[in-house]
Amino acid sequence: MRTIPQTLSLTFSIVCHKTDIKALHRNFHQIVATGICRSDDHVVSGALVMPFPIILGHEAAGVVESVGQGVTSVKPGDKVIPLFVPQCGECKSCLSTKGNLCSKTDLGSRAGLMPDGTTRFTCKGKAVYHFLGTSTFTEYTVVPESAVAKINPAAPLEKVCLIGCGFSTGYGAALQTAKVEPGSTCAIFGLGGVGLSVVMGCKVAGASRIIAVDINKDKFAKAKQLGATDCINPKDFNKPIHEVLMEMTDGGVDYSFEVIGRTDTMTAALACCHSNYGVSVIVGVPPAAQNITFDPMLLFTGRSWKGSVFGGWKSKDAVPKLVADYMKKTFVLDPLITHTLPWTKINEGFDLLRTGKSIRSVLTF
Ligand code: PAD
Ligand code: ZN
Ligand code: ZN
Repeated sequence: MRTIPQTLSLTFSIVCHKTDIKALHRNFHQIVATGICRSDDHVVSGALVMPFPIILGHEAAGVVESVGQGVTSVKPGDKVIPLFVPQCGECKSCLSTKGNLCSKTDLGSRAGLMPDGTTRFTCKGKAVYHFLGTSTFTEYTVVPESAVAKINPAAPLEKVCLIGCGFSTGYGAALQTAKVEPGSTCAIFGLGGVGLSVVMGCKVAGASRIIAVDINKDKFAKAKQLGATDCINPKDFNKPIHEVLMEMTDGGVDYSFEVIGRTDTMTAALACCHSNYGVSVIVGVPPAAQNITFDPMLLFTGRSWKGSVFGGWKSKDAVPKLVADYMKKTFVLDPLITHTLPWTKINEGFDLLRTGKSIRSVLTF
């Protein structure tokens, strides 16, 4: 079992394990970074149910400190990004060309444990759970080999950590899940780090109209900077937002994305799609214990409803390529990073997210 260091030192590494052997704790000092995503906060609020106590954090970049027996794809010293959706390469989803949600993903009834059913963290002798197989709000973490991708050693870890979740999730929702086409009309509900990455994906795909929707108008300037053609605030209208969008787009959008995590906006996003061919993608994490009641006529008349986890990317294959694309300046990450804080200011980072003042806060160790 692994013990959480009781005092924080300014180091962070990733220990990879294929088999259940004890990790050696060595001081391999590397500066690394982890972003704060709304999904971390969903666990704190209870919207995403996980076992406690737990080490949150899943959007990070780090350096391999040591590897367990049989690990071949990374070695100590490699720069890596942990993968909250792993790619085991063996399960039905991994073997299918269609999806990316590996059956080893740390969700569901066995959430909080390594694939072998153990937890590698303890605190004062008690078990502490893993989060999404990654747990990055810590100096050292342990991940299965299928949940870590080796990246270009020249990549700036305090930027590319966003490829571990927010950026890839939004960008892939547009490019991989929706497969937005040139000339199409898109609506994005929610302009956090993930929603703004959807905006970027729609723009790269050649969408001609990108309508950004948020109740916080402070998010509009950045949405426009990243490609939004229109920005609307549901609070400015005295009719439902899906009706506003349908009027704006002569009957509805080609693609809509819910990037908030609310059932009412999930339904509104479906309803604002054009009949016959409109596609709505749920990216926001559905709140626990809530169901949706909706008019099935919306689907009967040809709209499709999809979901997207980690942007549909097969993670271990895609993440090194996304990092390479970032290094080639195919896309930017800087506009998403509004705050870079020392790890000790993690609570400030959460406050900035909750008060709508940040896009992404990156914590550095
Ligand atoms: P965020 O909190 O930074 O952004 C959410 C945005 O939604 C904010 O700008 C809010 O102002 C806005 N908003 C809130 N309520 C409304 C409303 N009623 N109408 C319009 N806008 C509203 O979050 P984020 O960008 O980090 O994450 C967004 C969601 O995506 C969240 O649910 C998160 O858990 C989920 C997520 N999913 C995946 C995945 O793989 N599917 C990955 C990462 C995050
Ligand atoms: Zn996330
Ligand atoms: Zn798999």
